[in-house]
Amino acid sequence: MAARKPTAKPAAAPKKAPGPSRDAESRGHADELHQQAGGSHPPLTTNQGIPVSDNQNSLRDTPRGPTLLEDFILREKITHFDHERIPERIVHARGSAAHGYFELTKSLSRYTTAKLFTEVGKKTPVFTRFSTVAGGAGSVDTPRDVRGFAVKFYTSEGNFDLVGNNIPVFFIQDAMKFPDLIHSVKMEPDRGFPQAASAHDTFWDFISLTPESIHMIMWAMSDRAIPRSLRMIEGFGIHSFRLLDAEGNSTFVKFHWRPKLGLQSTVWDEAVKLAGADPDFHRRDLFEAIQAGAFPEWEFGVQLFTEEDAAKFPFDHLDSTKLIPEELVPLQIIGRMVLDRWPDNFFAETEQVAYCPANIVPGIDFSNDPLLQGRLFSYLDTQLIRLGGPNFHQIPVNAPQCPFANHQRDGHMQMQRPKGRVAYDPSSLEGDSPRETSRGFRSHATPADDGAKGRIRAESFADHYSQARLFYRSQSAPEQAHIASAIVFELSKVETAPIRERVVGHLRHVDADLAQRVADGLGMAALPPAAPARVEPIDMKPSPALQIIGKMKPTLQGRTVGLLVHDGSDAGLVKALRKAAEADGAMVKIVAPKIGGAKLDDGKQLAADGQLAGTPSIVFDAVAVLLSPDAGKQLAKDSAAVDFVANAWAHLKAIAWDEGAQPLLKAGNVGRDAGVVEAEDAKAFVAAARTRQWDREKKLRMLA
Ligand code: HDE
Repeated sequence: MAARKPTAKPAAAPKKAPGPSRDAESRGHADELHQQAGGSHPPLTTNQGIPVSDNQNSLRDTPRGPTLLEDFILREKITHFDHERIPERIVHARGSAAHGYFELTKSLSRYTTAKLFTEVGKKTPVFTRFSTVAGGAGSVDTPRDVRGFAVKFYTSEGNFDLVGNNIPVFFIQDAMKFPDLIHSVKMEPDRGFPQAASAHDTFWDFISLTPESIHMIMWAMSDRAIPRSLRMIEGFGIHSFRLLDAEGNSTFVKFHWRPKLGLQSTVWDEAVKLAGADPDFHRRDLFEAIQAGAFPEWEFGVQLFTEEDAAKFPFDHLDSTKLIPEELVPLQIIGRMVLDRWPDNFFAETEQVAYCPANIVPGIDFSNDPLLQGRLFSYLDTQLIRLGGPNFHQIPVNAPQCPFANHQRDGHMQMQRPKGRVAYDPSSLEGDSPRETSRGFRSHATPADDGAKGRIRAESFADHYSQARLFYRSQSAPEQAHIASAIVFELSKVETAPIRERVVGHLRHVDADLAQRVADGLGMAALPPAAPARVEPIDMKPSPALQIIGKMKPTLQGRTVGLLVHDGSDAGLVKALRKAAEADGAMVKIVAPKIGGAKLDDGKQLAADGQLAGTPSIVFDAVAVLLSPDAGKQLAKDSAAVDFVANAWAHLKAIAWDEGAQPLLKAGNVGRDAGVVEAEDAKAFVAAARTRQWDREKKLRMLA
């Protein structure tokens, strides 16, 4: 920067007169640009409030000469830009979030003093962030992965953070193992890949040597890990928590979220292709639904049980690799959550939000689950580095929405201006300094267990396979096939044969048929030996509540239908199908070879929402192909159009067709079944589009 005066003057750059004329020239240029953009705008200033006259050009010595160090406007702008990134979350880096509210519909006042759970009808503001776990902040939305489901309740008694996942169990029993688990699933440290994927040696090496993870593996290999939409996932607090009444009596509680739209997943091939077709598929889906006023909603449920109930369970509820079947302790719905507002700013809110399982309000308390106990430390610690100091609770998205005051002072990025002399307690100098209150948080007086201090895993945590078996055997036939195929897919990416064998050795304890299917899928000559098991697994009563297909709602609510049209398409059919799909709750989008749309047979131009090559059928739940005979013949030779129908067929979606579409369907090898319907019959199309055609799968895919 700013070397004084170039010696050689370029011939083509005549020197202008110094003074205001130069500024006036660039001002004129800026005015031209701004006139095109329109609007009335406040003055642009620096961070010090100094008005800026030229935001297009840095300060130069001569028109083609060096830039001057003096240009404080340029320096401030670039310096701020250089510091725009903060460390991304080590896990759950990729996330999407929205504001909304929680409304209590049934009081838990018998069990807790927490106002959040006792004031029926009251709406508590929430900020909810969904995330994938393994990938970085810029990774795609649809890998096979667990989804984070974190809710910050801004209650009148302080913030309560329910930092959960979309799966009710976890991989490990002890926080001590978390860094190992995460290091194993993240990209391998020497090569820097794979990104956002568990299908590699280090992850399965760790799993094969960690039998407690096998139950969670069943879930992670199920279709729960490839959701269709964030609006269609369940959420779980996982650990047991305690509810405390006014006398301090405790009841254990597990927290559940249930999507109003029902559970729904993609099929694996679709999830893989979605990663390319739309890396932001889930974020966009959530954004579009909220912008359209179709607010995502969840029921909030609790499972309540006592210490005595827990003593009778054939597992230890303090072990995070175990769930409590709903058939054993029924779920009571006590409220609902609606997400109705997209954040104003992604960084300020979605990126800077800091959840912490230790954020808890009076009337709720922790259990001794060793995973939860470790989490109580980790989150505040990680926020200190991620958000740069101890005052991140003052960032608006993190700040309580009730009054809060204490004697903590100073530190990086202190935004408050506490008044007065008193920053300690007890004190007598000021009558209004904050003091402890009888309404304050109290811990449950949990009696200590018998036994000695030590690095000990309780014997009640030793059964690693019974619930993995329970989960697998509770699934429908297509879901079992998907689990087996997912394990085969993942292990096929594992280069080290003994790792593959060790995993199958665990599966032998889960289900003999599953182990055989996976061994066959991997081309193993014989079943490897069963893994050593400390405890013989037991057969638990199957729990249909663990299925996805069983909990899927046949509905078009929240789903999207794509209509592929071209010049000459039947305008009447387009109109009728759109009307029928929208009446059933779907969002309808028009796809055409050109974004300008198509001229239909009524002579009118219909604008397209997506261009065919960039809007594959993968992004829709069902499609209709409505073409004139000429267009049908033309598109049968176009690979994007052929893929459009072939993928809709392969992903078990309903397809409506008319006569003109026949050549295209033929080129895409689309077969015939109950989901492939004539477009004339809008009712039949809507009925087929409400679900996936599971029977079709056997015809077109080799599953394990
Ligand atoms: Fe987390 N987890 N976790 N986790 N977790 C984080 O905190 C951690 C665990 C979960 O949208 C981190 O702010 C440990 C279980 C969600 O911002 C970190 C252990 C469950 C989110 C952390 C666990 C979760 C996180 C990283 C084992 C489901 C994202 C960034 C003891 C009940 C929240 C951050 C958001 C984030 C630690 C296990 C859910 C490092 C040590 C079990 C949804 O603090």
